[in-house]
Amino acid sequence: MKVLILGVDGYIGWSLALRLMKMGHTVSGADNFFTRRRVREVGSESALPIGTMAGRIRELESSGFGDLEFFRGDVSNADFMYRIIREAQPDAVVHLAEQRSAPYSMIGLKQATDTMVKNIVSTLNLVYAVKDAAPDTHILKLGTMGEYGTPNIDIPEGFFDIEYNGRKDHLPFPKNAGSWYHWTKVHDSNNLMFANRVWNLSVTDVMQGVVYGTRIDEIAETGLYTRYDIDEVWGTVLNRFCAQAVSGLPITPYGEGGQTRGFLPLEDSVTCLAIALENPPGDGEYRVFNQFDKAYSVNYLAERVKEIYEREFGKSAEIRHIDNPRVERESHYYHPVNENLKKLGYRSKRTLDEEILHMLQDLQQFVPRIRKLSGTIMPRTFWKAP
Ligand code: USQ
Repeated sequence: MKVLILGVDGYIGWSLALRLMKMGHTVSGADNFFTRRRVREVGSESALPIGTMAGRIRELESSGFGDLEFFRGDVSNADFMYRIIREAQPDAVVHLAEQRSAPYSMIGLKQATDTMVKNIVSTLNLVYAVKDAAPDTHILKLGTMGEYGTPNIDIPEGFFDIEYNGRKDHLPFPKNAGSWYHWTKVHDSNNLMFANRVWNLSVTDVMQGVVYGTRIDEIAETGLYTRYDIDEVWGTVLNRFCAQAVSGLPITPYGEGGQTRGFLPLEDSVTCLAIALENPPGDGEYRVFNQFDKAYSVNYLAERVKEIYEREFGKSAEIRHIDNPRVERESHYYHPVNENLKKLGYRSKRTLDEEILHMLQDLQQFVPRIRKLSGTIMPRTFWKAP
């Protein structure tokens, strides 16, 4: 299969490229290095060392993965999007090239606008380019579990049956996102549903939970690391907790720490995306996958990291609750359904504890590098003035 990965330089994009190439698929990728630039702006960098794209492509070849065709450019530019869809003529395109940080989108108006415009326009560009230049292409689009928010009822996969004033319908489940970033994904989902309805495009809209991990099998075998962010803007919670533990910094649940989300290891994320690619939707089908392994509270994750670090490394780790920089529920019901990927064969390969141990072991090799980034860890981005 020919797969075009938009955002191939990113945390998931690079890992997915490794996985698909290993599986024998022909992979091309696009990126404009937005994340690298913005991470540098907050004084940080990937905690795991990664090469330039040219260097990465050379290493892929020398490690036997083969050739990755790379397009440098911005997918919110329509000419660029049309050009790469025309040139790549992919069977599937995976759209991972959106601004992915909730805190970044909350820094101020400039960042909110940048996130809104670029994310939504990139998906519009994609549906138009596919309709005009490659209408049979499967669009696999990364949305987020955060589109749903934390409702006090169960969360289905995209749609639910509702009875109101004596009448029934099957409708999209209400969305209630928690940052400008998360709202862009809601708008994307609406736009994808509409593009599917009017043009019969085949779409998988993935509601993915928070991804964690330093490696997938291909990274463990080759050392071809993917980026791994730990600063307050670009790092996600469990990745940050593990980096905090190994570098002797306090582990920082925000507020009460009862916030609960769906989580999955990076290994599972690429496995699920590969499953979705190898089991495409029917012609003109729009389908939704809730993509996560299990739901955990932030407190539970902090405790697991502390316990495993202390047991395995014989040193102590401190959990320190800090004022929550976000506006979110800190204690709530959370019960999302995740059946669709399981029906296609998804089973998590490793337990949470096993994965945390791998993360701590991998990060342990880069403690001086992580300590240099310690000034970027504590929150400086607030949803509203503290
Ligand atoms: N949190 C802490 N301590 C920290 C960092 C975060 O308690 O040091 C808490 C946050 O307050 C939040 C939860 O952990 O309640 C998750 O935060 P996060 O930064 O790990 O994840 P989030 O901002 O939700 O976004 C991440 C990715 C995003 C993806 C999303 C999936 O950056 O691209 O869409 O996870 S989901 O959370 O399901 O929406």
